[in-house]
Amino acid sequence: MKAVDFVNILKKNGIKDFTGVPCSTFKEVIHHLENNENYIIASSEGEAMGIAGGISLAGSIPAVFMQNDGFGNTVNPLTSLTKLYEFPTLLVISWRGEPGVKDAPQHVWSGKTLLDLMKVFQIDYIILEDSIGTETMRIKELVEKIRNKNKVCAIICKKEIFDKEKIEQPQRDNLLSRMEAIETTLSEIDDNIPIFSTTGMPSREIYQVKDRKNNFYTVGSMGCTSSIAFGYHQKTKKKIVVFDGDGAILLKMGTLATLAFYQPEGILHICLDNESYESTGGQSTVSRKINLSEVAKAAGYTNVQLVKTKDEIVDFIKKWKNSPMLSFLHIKVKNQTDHNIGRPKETPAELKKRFMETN
Ligand SMILES: Cc1ncc(C[n+]2csc(CCOP(=O)(O)OP(=O)(O)O)c2C)c(N)n1
Repeated sequence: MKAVDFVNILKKNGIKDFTGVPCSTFKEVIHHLENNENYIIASSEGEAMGIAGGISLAGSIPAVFMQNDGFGNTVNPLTSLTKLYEFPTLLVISWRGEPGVKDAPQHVWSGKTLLDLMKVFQIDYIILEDSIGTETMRIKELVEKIRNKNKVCAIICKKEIFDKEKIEQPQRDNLLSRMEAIETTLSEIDDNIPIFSTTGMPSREIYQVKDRKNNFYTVGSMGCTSSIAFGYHQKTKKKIVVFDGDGAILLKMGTLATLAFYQPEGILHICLDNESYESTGGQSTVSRKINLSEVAKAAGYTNVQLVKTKDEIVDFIKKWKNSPMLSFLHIKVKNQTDHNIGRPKETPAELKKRFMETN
């Protein structure tokens, strides 16, 4: 199915306001929405439900895009806002980890529970699986149900449903690629320091550059990496390096305040900021205009720096090693990645086991 055809069907049925957090399944659709329609970049799926509630309150029916891994983030507003106030809302949910379809391990649980969750939350849905000609009528009927009964309903999108298109994302003119920033950082970090890395391409690149048994790759649970590191630090008091993404930090920005409140001595929190959700197709995050190091500073991180070069990275890390206070190293990087690099060969449970045996 062509992305533009799908968007046009939604518009024909009166859905003209879009928000959400991306999944690579609808990379082409979101690219089209960002460039041609009223698409609001939300920082988390729960927040997107709030935005959608406001749009409904103003008399329109919004569509909220999310990966099924992100559906869990909607559950509180879904039950105590959208359903409670009977806001007519369309959810567009990707189906990663669909049983029988090859996918990354972090999607297995959300994939096998998705349809049960729809049942539990009483969300009527259709599964998009055919050409636009066949699906047009089903989409029309679903939107009529949303409109006439003030319901929340979902369109579930199978992994390969949308035709691939060559997408040119606007380049972020930074000096370093994320890979170069990672290589430079890793060359300065002693081998005995545990590393925690965020969801998506950053973990895959770290695995490729320097896999170590004391690397904890957060392959799923986007936004949780610094919390995992903090919890681990509470028990071990070790020096720790966290590699985060701008999208992941924005998804759970309260974490910055929690860490700043407790000031864990020894955590270096690195933000690899490419101003985009690069792992899912390079859609913009709001960090294009929001300075995350200023946010960290305002939250209470004591040692904060925005850097763009290898020398600045090396200098900052050398100083942190001598004086390892809670620190935030904000590295601006390009939004260009080789998406063909591999994923960890070990299962997440194996990665956990070897981490625990090493540390
Ligand atoms: C809760 C949740 N929402 C969405 C996703 C899909 N997803 C995986 S990686 C990613 C992008 C992460 O962006 P960022 O942290 O900036 O890292 P980048 O990919 O740009 O390096 C997204 C949206 C997810 N895994 N979990």
